[in-house]
Amino acid sequence: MTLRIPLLIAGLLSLFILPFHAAIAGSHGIKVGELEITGAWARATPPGSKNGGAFLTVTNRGMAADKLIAASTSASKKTELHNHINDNGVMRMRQVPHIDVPMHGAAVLKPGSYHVMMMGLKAPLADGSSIMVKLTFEKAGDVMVHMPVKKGNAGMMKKKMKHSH
Ligand SMILES: [Cu+2]
Repeated sequence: MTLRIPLLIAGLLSLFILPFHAAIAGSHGIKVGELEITGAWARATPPGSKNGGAFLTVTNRGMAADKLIAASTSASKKTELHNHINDNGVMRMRQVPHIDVPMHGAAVLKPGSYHVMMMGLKAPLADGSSIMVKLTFEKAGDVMVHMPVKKGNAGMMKKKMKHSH
């Protein structure tokens, strides 16, 4: 009896914990159809900043290409998919209609490249907090992604930008 009760409790706990982990992921992967989302995070913003960026990797284990076609979050008024382009040595952001997720490949959203752009933040993104972002894929559909807010490597970005001039 003394052994069975802790085992029963552990079993019951795992019933609650496992689905939670499957549905919400930070550093763990979150699966939607044949896609897996890993390494999601949003960059902390200074007070007064109205815009913020979020980053993640989408790995496609399926036999067909997919596309990230939209992102949305209650943290901002508007959310767009963006890319950085090198316009004669000046890094500029521009909106893109979608981000390709090739079959047996991955889409990498990272600083200085593709990103989720949150415009009109309702509050600054504080280091150590987190936001929920809904991603919409053309084939795999919708998925909610938990994104921890981190400071990121702003220093490295600055260095990179300087070198490109
Ligand atoms: Cu942007």
